[in-house]
Amino acid sequence: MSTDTEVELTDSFYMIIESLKRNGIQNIYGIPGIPVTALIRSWQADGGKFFACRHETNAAMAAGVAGYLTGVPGVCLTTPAPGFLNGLAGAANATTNGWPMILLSGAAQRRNTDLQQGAFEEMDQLNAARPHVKAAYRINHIRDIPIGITRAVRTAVSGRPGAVYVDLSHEMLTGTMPAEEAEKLLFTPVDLTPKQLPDPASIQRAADLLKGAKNPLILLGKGAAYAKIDNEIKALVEETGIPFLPMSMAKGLLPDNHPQCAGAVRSFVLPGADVVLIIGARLNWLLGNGQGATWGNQLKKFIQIDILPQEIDSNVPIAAPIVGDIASSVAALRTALKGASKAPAEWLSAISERVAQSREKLAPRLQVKTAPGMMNYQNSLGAIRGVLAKYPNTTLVNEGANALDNTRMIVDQYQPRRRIDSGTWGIMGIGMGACIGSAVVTGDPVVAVEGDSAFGFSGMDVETIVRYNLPVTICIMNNGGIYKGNEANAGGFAEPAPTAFTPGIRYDKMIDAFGGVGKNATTPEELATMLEDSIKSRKPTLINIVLDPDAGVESGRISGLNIERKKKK
Ligand code: FYN
Ligand code: ADP
Ligand code: MG
Repeated sequence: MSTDTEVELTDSFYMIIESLKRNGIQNIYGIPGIPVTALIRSWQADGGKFFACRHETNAAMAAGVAGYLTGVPGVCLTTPAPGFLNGLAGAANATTNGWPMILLSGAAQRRNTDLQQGAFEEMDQLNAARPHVKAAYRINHIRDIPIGITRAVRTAVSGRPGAVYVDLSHEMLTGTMPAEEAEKLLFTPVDLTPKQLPDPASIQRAADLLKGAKNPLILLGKGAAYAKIDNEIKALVEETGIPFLPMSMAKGLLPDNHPQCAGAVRSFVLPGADVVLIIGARLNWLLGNGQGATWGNQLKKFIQIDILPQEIDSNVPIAAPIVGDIASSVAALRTALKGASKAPAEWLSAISERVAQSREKLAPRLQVKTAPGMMNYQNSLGAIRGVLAKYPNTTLVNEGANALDNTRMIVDQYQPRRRIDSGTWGIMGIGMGACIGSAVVTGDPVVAVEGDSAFGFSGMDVETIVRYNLPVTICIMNNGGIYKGNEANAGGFAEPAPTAFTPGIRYDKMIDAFGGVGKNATTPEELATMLEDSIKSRKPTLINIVLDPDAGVESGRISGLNIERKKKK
């Protein structure tokens, strides 16, 4: 209690909590431990939501996905050294994908750390983080907290979004200051994501190019989904009559069954297009780096809308760059294209015809009968596809090799930002974190379609899903291994092949142990019923989908990236 002579003090916890709140942060994902446990308790006591995970990478993945879905940075809070390093994997993934996220970590005493004297969990975290994030900051003094936190938020959301690391130094965390002065330092930032208007000349150049195109194509990436201008993108597509191809996470920005969607004829439209308008996608490995067979071995006339100037010409020359935010750029382009004639009808009808053929070819494969316990990717996903079509507001989380590729191809998306997957890196380990992040921020059902191997990277956080009673259904495509489950040791030895797991694993018993609902599906009919029941019940559920161990192909659809042995001994 203060007397007339004593000055009332406040502490760094108060300043951190207040600063986060004033920057719009409502949720933190992480794991308590020295020195941040009391900070987390204080955050909760103040009404903040904390999602305590079982592994920091999953907490950081949850934060990254939350950032992507909301545009407000997802926040992950970790303990020092290994806890921080686990979180850094998720921060690096957020940076790579262009998702706003903040990794906060407690740190050991700087005095000892800088002299390498062996403090508890000593590590030079600031420098370890730096190459993997947009920026790494350290807050050394309680007075710097409001500016430090806002700086992190602004950096995470501005330009191309990404992760920011904030080192919560021991010295700062133990700080106090006069309460009255502290109040004067706290502030709410103004206009966190200002418009970045494109140059009108760049818009005109792009419009002229599009008007002269014979076979134009719009390529939509997850940057376009992130921009949240769904109606404007739809209007651009429909006003111009140009077919569109979504990147995997842009599926659903416009429904996959839209008459202009060319998703089912990717290898026809990429080589066939002459002018390609890229909105929020990068010409990286997922697009053959803009060249080669993917594009019919021709350099296309690319129009690229991106907020990051140096993305332009990163792989191949861009004929008409538009540097600006997608909202402003699409609006300007629509204005410039007013009154222009629609894309040539022959191009669109050639596409529609082929789309119909592709879909007709796929349909019977989704209905094939197999013996119980011997499902394949097509018929199991056929069942999942049918159920998800009835619940279009479900977020689909998807990772694996065959589980990823087949789901992307078979399961249609109908709403924007309802697909979260292995992303730009093509990684395993996003699964349970992505389920937690998307369930928390959307409040809608989440269905994860997971390869059995992919699931292993985040599996323990099923317990977190149960503990917070999140409406998540985890479908394990269980073929007993990586790519396939029936590989033998190449040397003929007794040890299992590197790709093979214990045969007949019952992943459903894992969630039983945690108090959730476990199911074992041996036929597509069983699977469909179990999945629909689970979505309707909103109860944390895991469905073990028993596939033929021979189902699957090595490396899925990207086997060309694998390296075969050049010379046998
Ligand atoms: C797509 N297709 C369809 C449909 N949708 N056919 C019928 N009906 C529907 N609805 C067709 C599409 O035209 C393609 O055939 C094929 O199905 C696959 O479609 P997709 O997925 O769009 O195309 P593709 O070639 O696989 O895409 C390339 C890619 C993608 C690199 C963008 O593979 C990708 O995102 N890969 C990520 C892989 C990854 O991250 N793996 C994790 C590591 S695995 P064609 O037109 O005949 O080509 C570690 O081993
Ligand atoms: P995909 O994997 O779907 O191809 P990428 O993540 O590779 O998508 O690309 C997204 C691109 O979108 C990035 O180059 C990023 O800079 C850009 N981007 C993200 N948000 C915006 C925005 N609001 N305005 C303009 N460009 C954006
Ligand atoms: Mg498998």
